[in-house]
Amino acid sequence: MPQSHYRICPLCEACCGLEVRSEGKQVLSIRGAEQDVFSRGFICPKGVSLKDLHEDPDRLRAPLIKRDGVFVEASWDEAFAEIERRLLPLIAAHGGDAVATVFGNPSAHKISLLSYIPRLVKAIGTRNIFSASTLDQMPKQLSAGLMFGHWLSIPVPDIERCDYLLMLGANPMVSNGSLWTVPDYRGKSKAMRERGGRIVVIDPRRTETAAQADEHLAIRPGGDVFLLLGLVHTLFDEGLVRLGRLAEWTNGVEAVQQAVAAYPPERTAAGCGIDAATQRRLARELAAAPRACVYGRLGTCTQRFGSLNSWLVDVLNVLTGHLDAAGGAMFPKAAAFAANTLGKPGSGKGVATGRRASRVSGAPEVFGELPITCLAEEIETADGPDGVQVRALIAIAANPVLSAPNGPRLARALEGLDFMLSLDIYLNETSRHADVILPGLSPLEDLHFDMAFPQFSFRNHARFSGPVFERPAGTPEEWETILRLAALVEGRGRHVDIAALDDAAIAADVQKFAGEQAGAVLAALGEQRGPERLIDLALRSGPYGDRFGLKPEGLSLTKIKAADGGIDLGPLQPRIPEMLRTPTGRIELAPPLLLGDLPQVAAALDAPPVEGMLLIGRRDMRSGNSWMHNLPVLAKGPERCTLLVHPADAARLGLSDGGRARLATTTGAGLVRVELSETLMPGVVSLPHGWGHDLPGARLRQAAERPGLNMNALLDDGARDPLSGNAVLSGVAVQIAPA
Ligand SMILES: Nc1nc2c(c(=O)[nH]1)N[C@H]1C(S)=C(S)[C@@H](COP(=O)(O)OP(=O)(O)OC[C@H]3O[C@@H](n4cnc5c(=O)[nH]c(N)nc54)[C@H](O)[C@@H]3O)O[C@H]1N2
Ligand SMILES: Nc1nc2c(c(=O)[nH]1)N[C@H]1C(S)=C(S)[C@@H](COP(=O)(O)OP(=O)(O)OC[C@H]3O[C@@H](n4cnc5c(=O)[nH]c(N)nc54)[C@H](O)[C@@H]3O)O[C@H]1N2
Ligand code: SF4
Ligand SMILES: [Mo]
Repeated sequence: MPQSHYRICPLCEACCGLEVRSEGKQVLSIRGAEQDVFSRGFICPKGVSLKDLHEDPDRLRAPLIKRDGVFVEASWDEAFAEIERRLLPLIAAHGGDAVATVFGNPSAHKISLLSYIPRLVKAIGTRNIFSASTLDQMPKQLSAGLMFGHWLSIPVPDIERCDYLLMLGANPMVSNGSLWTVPDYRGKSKAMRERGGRIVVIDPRRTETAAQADEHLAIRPGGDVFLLLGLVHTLFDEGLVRLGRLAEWTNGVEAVQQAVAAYPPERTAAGCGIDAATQRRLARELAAAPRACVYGRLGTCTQRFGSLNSWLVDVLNVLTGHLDAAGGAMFPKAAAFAANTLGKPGSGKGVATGRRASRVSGAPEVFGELPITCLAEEIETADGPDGVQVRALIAIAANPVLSAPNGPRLARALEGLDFMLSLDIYLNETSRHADVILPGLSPLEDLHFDMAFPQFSFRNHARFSGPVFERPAGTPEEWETILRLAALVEGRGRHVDIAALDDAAIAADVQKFAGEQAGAVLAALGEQRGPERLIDLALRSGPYGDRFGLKPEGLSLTKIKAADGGIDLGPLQPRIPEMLRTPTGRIELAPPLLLGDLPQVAAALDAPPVEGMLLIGRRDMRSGNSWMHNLPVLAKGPERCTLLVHPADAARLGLSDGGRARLATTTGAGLVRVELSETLMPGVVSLPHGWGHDLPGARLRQAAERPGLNMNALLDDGARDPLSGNAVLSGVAVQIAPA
C-alpha cells in the first residue's frame, strides 16, 4: 500500500515541506506538500533528489576505518574503539586544543548535529573551532550582533508587504534564499511586482534574479562598500534621514553621519562602477518608498569589506525608517531556540568578539570561532609559546577541501594529522583523509525540525516532520554518535548509556530554566528523548508555548505533530525594543569595531584598480555546494562547471564558446570549459564552487564522471575580512588564456 509522508527538506534554507510517497522501502515520488502552511507546495529539483540521495549506492551506511591506507567497513563498536585508541592519547599528551573541529553547512540544517555539537566541543575542551560560517555569513552575524545584541538577530525582507526591494549579492531565484527563508521567491517577487512593487538588483552578473527584477545594476566586484557608503552619505546630504519610531531606540546616528561624510557618491562611483546620479537616485527611491527594504547576502559577505557591507545594509534600513516596519526589514519571532526571545526582553549582554586570537596568524575569534582559512596553518605549524599544534581533526558534515580557499594546501595539511575523524555520509574529497568515518542517516530516516531558519523566515511558523523510513538496525542517530564521542573523550569509555547521559543533560538544562518547577517540567516532557525532547522543551517554554499548562492554547511538539503541514504563526510583527539584546537596550548604529575599518575603505578607494580579469562565483539550481553532484537527477543535463565569459572579453582573450581556458591565480591554476554569456559585466568571469571531483580516494562515482574544476584551488586562503574572519571568495584577480 503506498503511503504518504510529510517531510521538511533539509537541503537548503527555504525549508520546503515535501510530500514523500513510499511503498515498503521504496520512494515512489516526491513533490511539494500542498498542506504546508509555510511553503505551500513549492519544491525545487533538489527536493526531488532526496530519492536519489536515499538510494545512492555510494552513500555510506557503515563506519569505515582506514587500515594500511585502505578504508574497510567496520562495526560501530570497532570504529569507536579505534577512535578511543587513537584520539585519547593525543588529548592526554597535548590537551584539547590539539584537536580541531570543523562543522559544515548541513550541520545548520540538522537538529541532531546543531544541538549536540556544543557538547562534543565542550568535552574536548578545544578552542580550535572552525566552520563554514567563515566562508559565508559571519560578517552579517558580526554586524547584527554588534547592532542588535545577538548574532542571529538578522532582519529579513517582509516581501509580502514590501514595495521596494534593493538586493545586493544575492540570487534567490537559484539559491532559494539565504539568511532569508523564503520558499518560492519567484512567486513572491512576481506578486510583489504585480502589486506595483519594484525590485532593484546589484550584482556583477545579470543573474536569474536580476533578469526578472525591474532594474539590474552591474557593480564592480568588491565595490559594494563604496556604493553603500555613497547611499548613506546621500541620505544625510539630501536630508532624507527619517528614523521614525526607531529614533527613540537608536544610538550613534551622528557618528554615522560623520563617518560617511568623506564618501559622497561623486567619490565612490569610481570604486563601485555605479555613477553618482544613479547612487543618488537609489537613495531617494529607498527613502521615498513607504515600505522598502535593503537586503544583502553572500556576494556582499565574501569580500574584504564584508562586515562593513553587512552593517551598511542595515544602516540604510534604519535611517530610512524601514527597519522593523511592515514591508521592510523585520525580525522574525521563532517558536523555539531563538536567543532574541529568551531572557529579559529589551536588553542583554550584547556580543563579544576578539577575546583571543588564532595562534599562527593572530586572527581574532568571532563568536568562539576562528576563520576556517586558518585551519591549514594551525595544522602545519609546530607547537610554540602561543599554544599547541593541531594534531587531530573532527570534521562534521564538512568538505573544506572543496569548499574552502586553497583546498589543495588544506588537503596536504590533513595528510599530516596524527588522527582525523569524519562524520559524513560520503567518502569524499575531505573524508578520504580521515582515519575513521562515521556515517549519518539518509534524510528520509531522520526527523526534522529547523532550529536556525525560523529565525530568518519571511513569515512565522512552527513545523516538524518525523522520519519517513525506519533507520537500519544498529545505526545510531547522529546525536547519539556525538554524545558517545563526547563521553569517550571525557574518559567514560565507549559503552556508556546514551539515554542516561541525555537524561542528565536535559535535567541540567531544565533546572536552569525552571528552577523549583524542574521536576514538574521533566515529568511533562515524559518519555521523549534526544532532539524531540529538546524541541518540546524549547517550544513549550518559547514565545508561543503552552508554558507547561499555564497557557493551554499554546504550542507543544504534540500540537505541531498533530497539525498536518505545520502551524502558521502569522506575518512578521514589529519587535523593537523587545528583541534587542544590546547592553544599552538600543540599536547601536555606529559600533566602534566597524567604524575602525573605514580608513581602510578610503585607502582601497584611492588604490589603483586591479589589473586583469576578476573572478566571481555562482550557484546552480541543480547543485548544493560541493556534495550533491553524485545524484543522477541533478547531475544530468548540460555541463554546469563552466567559466562564464562576456563575448567581448572572450574575443580579446582568444576564447571561444565550448572551448577550454586555463585559469591561473597566485594560488593555483586549472582548466575549465568556457561558456559565453552577455550576462557578465565585462572584465568579470564567473565560476561555480564545489567542483573538482577528480581527487583520488573519494567514492563518488557519478560525480567523478564530470568532475569540474575546484574554484577554491584558485583562491588565496590568506584573503579575509579581518573583522569577521570571513574568506574572500569573490573579485579575485585571475589570468585567463585559451588552453
Ligand atoms: N569559492 C566559493 N567557495 C564557497 C562558496 C562560494 O560561494 N564560493 N560558498 C561557501 C558556502 S556559503 C558554504 S555554506 C560552504 C559549504 O562548505 P561545507 O559545509 O564544507 O561544504 P558542503 O559542500 O556543504 O559539504 C557538506 C558535507 O556534509 C556532508 N553531509 C551531507 N549531509 C550530511 C548529513 O546528514 N550528515 C553528515 N554527517 N554529513 C552530511 C556531505 O557529504 C559533505 O561532505 O562552501 C563555501 N565555499
Ligand atoms: N541551488 C543552490 N542553492 C543553494 C546553494 C547551492 O549551492 N545551490 N547553496 C546554499 C548556500 S550554502 C548559501 S550560503 C546560499 C547563498 O545564496 P545567495 O546569498 O543568494 O548567494 P548566491 O546565489 O551565491 O548569489 C551571490 C551573488 O553575489 C554576486 N556577487 C559576486 N560578487 C559580488 C560583489 O562583489 N558584489 C555584489 N553585489 N554581488 C556579487 C554573484 O554574482 C551572485 O549572483 O545558497 C544556498 N542555496
Ligand atoms: S528550495 Fe531548498 S528546501 Fe525547497 S525543495 Fe529545494 S532544496 Fe529543498
Ligand atoms: Mo552557505
